Amino acid sequence: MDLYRLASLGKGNFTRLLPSKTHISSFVKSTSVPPTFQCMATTQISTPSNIVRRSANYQPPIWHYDYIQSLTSVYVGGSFTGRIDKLKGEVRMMFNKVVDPLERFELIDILQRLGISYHFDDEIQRTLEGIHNANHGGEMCNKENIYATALEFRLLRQHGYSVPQEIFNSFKNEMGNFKACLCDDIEGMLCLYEASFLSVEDESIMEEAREFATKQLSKYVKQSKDQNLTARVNHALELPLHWRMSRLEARWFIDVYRSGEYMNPILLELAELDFNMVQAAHQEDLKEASRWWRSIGLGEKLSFARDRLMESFLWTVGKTFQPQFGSCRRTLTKVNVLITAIDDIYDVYGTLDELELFTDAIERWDTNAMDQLPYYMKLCFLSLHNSINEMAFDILKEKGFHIIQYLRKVWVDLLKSYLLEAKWYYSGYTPSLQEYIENACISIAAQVMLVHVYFSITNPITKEALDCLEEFPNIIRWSAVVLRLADDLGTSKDELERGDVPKSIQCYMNETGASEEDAREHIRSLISETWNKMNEEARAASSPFSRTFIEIIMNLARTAQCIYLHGDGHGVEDRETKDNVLSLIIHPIPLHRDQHA
Ligand code: LA6
Ligand code: MN
Ligand code: MN
Ligand code: MN
Ligand code: MN
Repeated sequence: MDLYRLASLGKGNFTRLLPSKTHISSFVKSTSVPPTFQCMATTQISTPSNIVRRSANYQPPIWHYDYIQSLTSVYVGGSFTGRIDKLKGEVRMMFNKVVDPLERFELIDILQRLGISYHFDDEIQRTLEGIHNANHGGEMCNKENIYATALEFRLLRQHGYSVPQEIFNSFKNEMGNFKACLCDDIEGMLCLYEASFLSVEDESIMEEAREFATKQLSKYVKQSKDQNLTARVNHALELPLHWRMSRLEARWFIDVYRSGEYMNPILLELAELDFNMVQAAHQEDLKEASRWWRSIGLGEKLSFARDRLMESFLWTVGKTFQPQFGSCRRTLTKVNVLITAIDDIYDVYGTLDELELFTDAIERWDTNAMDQLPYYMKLCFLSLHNSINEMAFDILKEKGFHIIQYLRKVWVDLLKSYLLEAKWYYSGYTPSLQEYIENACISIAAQVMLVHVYFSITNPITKEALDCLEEFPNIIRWSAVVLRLADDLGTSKDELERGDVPKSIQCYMNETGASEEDAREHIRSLISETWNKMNEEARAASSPFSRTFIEIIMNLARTAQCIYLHGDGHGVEDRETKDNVLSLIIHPIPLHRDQHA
């Protein structure tokens, strides 16, 4: 369908090319004509009385403004930072004291899982580099032990060192299968399982390792011998470490670690205290974003749209939690909450005529274009226009760089991809999976979010990185694809019910005749393949992007996999997302000290 390809590239005038209704029916797969189809034919825009609009029945937010503003934490101030510094000093001494390579890896792994490794970036880097150099890049410290080998492999790859998959060959028998005697080592299997997610494309040993370990672990949880280990195995089988949102993982692991056999009180205290102090910083970010959201008032004015300030903030914590990135979280919350509301305009509320006008107005970036818009779109136009200009102003002021053209470009690309989906919807068109993904990796807004992140965290901004960013680089594309597919797995059921374009699952079903369950399985396997590609890009030596930015790009995919794990965790607030909000943002970890006081 050249017509659609043209439009998806944003180069053609789709409206002119839109075939007549009869012509459409020759390639339409779904023949049901939505009630609002009639609006397409009318050129008048101010005829609200005869417009039938869809409704998504989104619930009003459960997190009210006054509640958010009332959040306070005791975990601020000098006495806590003093204690943290002291504990950090003790951990640094551990790095000096521990000489056994396996124990060093375990220390690094625990620091990462507890969410405090960011305090020890230098120590970790030095340790891994030392070990990697001593091993001449290929050898492992402990070739006999699958647990030690897998842990070393995972940590080295995670930190950008190249380690060949062939190191796992020594655990295979003459037939080329993993040795049966490994099965009893459940810690080893768990470690192998987690390591296998650091794979890149075409690594068959890694695939076998994942399959083998998954099988053993699934068997183990049915016997359920050791409570702590069973909990850890179930958690891993649900979602591997490499795909998890790090703050949620830290909150979960702190509890597991506390009750575990090898708990070190220094690490535990540091982790708990640091978590609570980071949370206090997050609360301030959230409060500021919430004041901004209330002042522009879109939440109330666009009563048909999701008003999801809290969830929009939660995504930003998933992308970057460290205290020094507060201004990035504040900016990104604004971006997310605007994306969410505007997505509903395109998917649910707006008529096709209105959507064309809005897209055009944003493309012109000109307040003169507002006159033609209906009132709700005027509000939306001006709040987006002003917010983006204001963000650009801050960058101009602080970094001396004029970025409005870059921001406009990503927003226009987003709205054009929304518009194309709306056209598909009104014409009843079902694209192939490939054609769908080409557009849907734009309409998931990853590029918009990440371009905002780039400007927010980068100083100095470089021409090289900007050129790369403009071309929708692969690493962002793969993150966008994971985000899109995870979103489709979690949201497409409701979307289809209220009237929306076929999403990846339905496109695949339509294309291949697969059942819904098989299609979902296929989408899950695509997520896995896309991670292989992302891993490959992340370890590429020559990227104009900082390590921090690359991590955030991958964190976006991770956050999506956590938010959509049990359904629409972004639109529906009162289930798992609520628990996540409570444990990450609202409730501090109860400390023993508090109980004694
Ligand atoms: C999800 O909603 C949504 F609003 C996104 C744009 C996902 C990215 C997350 C943000 C902004 P929906 P659609 C924090 O499932 O219509 O409606 O693209 O997105 O499937
Ligand atoms: Mn609302
Ligand atoms: Mn939507
Ligand atoms: Mn949409
Ligand atoms: Mn969706």
